[in-house]
Formats: sequence, C-alpha cells, structure tokens
Amino acid sequence: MKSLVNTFFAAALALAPASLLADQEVTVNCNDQMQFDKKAFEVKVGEEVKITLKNIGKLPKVAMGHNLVILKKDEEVPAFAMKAMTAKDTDFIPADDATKGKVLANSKLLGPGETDTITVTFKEAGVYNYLCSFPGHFGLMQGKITVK
Ligand SMILES: [Cu+2]
Repeated sequence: MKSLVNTFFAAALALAPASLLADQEVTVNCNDQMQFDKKAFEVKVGEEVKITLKNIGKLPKVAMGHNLVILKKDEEVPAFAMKAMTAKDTDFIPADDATKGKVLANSKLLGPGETDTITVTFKEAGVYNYLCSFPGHFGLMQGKITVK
C-alpha cells in the first residue's frame, strides 16, 4: 500500500505543470465591497510565489473592476494610485516609464467571476505594497507583502 501511495505521488508530481511547483501560493479574493480578503502576507526572499487574484463580485468590470498591482520595494501606494486612476486605456497601469517603473508585477484587470495568476520572485527582503489601481479603490484595496 505504501509503495502504491508513493507511486501515486511520484506520478502526480511528474504530471504537475511547473507552475504548480511554485514555492509559495497565495490566493487573494476581491469583491463588490472593494475589499481584498488578504491585506498582509509573508513570503520568503528569493523564492517563486504564485499569487492568484479572484474577483468574486457580481458588478460589471466597468463599474467594479479589480486588479492586483505589486509595487517595487518601498514604493508608496497613494503616489502611484493617483497616476494610475487616469490610465484607463492601459487598464489603470500607467504607460509612462517613471510610473510603470514602480510596478514589480501586476495581474490583469478582472471583471466578475474572473481569475488571474501571476508569478513573482522577490529578490530582496523588505516590505512591498500592493493595491487595486481601479479609480477610487486603493483607499480600501491595499496591502503589504513582507519578504523575509
Ligand atoms: Cu478594485
């Protein structure tokens, strides 16, 4: 029986796509109340992290779209968010190099029921802020990733 179980796990591992072997996996849900259900989490420096954003709301994307934008270490949310709110054509990720350069990684802008997964490796320990850059959301929709 034990060898059968081992064989099963070996087979499952062999079949798993590389993306399932990320060191750490985090799911963040967001909703029509402009909330992320996780406002802080911790990951290990140098390890691949798979972050999934799920929009569990029902309101249309044009009124209540959400994304998850991770800023580079020590970048502050308000300064970025103020520029992002006018970047409608690029799904609220500013196209100018100076502002875009503050982004470490970002998900797509999600409508109701949609999901997106991004893979990020934090190369330096520290605190990384994240937000939803849809206009008006960052006040409620932000959080911190602590990398140790
Ligand atoms: Cu949002």
